Amino acid sequence: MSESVPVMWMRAGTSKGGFFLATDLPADTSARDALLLRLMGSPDARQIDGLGGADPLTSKVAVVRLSSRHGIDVEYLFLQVFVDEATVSDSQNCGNMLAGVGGFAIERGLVQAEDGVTSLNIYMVNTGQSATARVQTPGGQVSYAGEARIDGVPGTAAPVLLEFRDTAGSTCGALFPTGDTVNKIDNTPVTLIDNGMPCVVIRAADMDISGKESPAELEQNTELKTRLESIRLQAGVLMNLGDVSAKSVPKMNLLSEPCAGGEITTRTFIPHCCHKAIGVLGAVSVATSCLSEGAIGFEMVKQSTAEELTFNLEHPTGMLAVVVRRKHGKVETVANLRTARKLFDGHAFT
Ligand code: NQM
Repeated sequence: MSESVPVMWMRAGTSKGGFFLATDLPADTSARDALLLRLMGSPDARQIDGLGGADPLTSKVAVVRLSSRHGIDVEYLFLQVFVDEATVSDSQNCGNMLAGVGGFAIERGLVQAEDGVTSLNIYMVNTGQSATARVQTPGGQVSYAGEARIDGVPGTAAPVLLEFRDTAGSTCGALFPTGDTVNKIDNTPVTLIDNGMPCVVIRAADMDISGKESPAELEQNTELKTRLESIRLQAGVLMNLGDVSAKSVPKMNLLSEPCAGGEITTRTFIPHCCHKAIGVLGAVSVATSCLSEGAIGFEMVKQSTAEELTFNLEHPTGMLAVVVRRKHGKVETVANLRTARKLFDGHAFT
């Protein structure tokens, strides 16, 4: 007889995946990873024998537990289940899946909801940092319906506001892990930055593309992909990430002039597929590059001295806005509006 495990499937931001209580998964990491690969149907490009959606953005897992840390409600571990490799990686965080964590924690009874809006302090295990999520809870129940709209997701849903603090150097130890705002790799100027997500930021023109191509077009550009991977592998070492050949970081971001009213246009490889939008913490890191004197993007963006500003990143399916608060010119806190939707709650079978 096959075994089953309780899981809630959610669309969270522009990603989708399984939300598990840590106590429902094997404590042993290799047993847990084997279970998750089996549930997602990996490795297989189509994930035909599992619940994964044959895309890194829909092959994601959130593991949630109650926290005993001071001032923290719950802990969230993000796991990327690779689609066509038998790999489950905790080497990155995910701001999109984070948007579902609050609702899931309330629904599972880990946190008591207030009448109206419930704020949860969430410890992000992957990076050792915390975020606050504000979840709509009219009458003390999680509400997924609402009028908030995010690009990359059709329709509207209840808003989930995410606030991040102290994201600098989340995984690499410093905002600019090499100590420089620009480095040269393969003769290409790059910014190596980590403000919540390790990212390589490059001018699209320096990679001989316009930066306005569709993800499908970019994915067919094998010369571009080869050049990006060469830069990525060298960047990984320079960013204190070691050998990143089997890791999903750093993310590769290509910048060009805005064309739809935003501050900058982005195309992001995560790291081998081209994102249909842009990741939340990836966007925070790219925005920070664009706001940091000397870094890639700074010269491409109209700069202001405002302490609080909304920075709009154009991506293939619209725009992602991050609200940035600065002190003495340095990015201190960042907020982003997401939505999430419960799709399924039940048991998945191995
Ligand atoms: O950067 C995709 C996503 C992400 C990550 C990725 C994310 C983030 O869109 O915080 O959300 O970069 O692998 O879910």
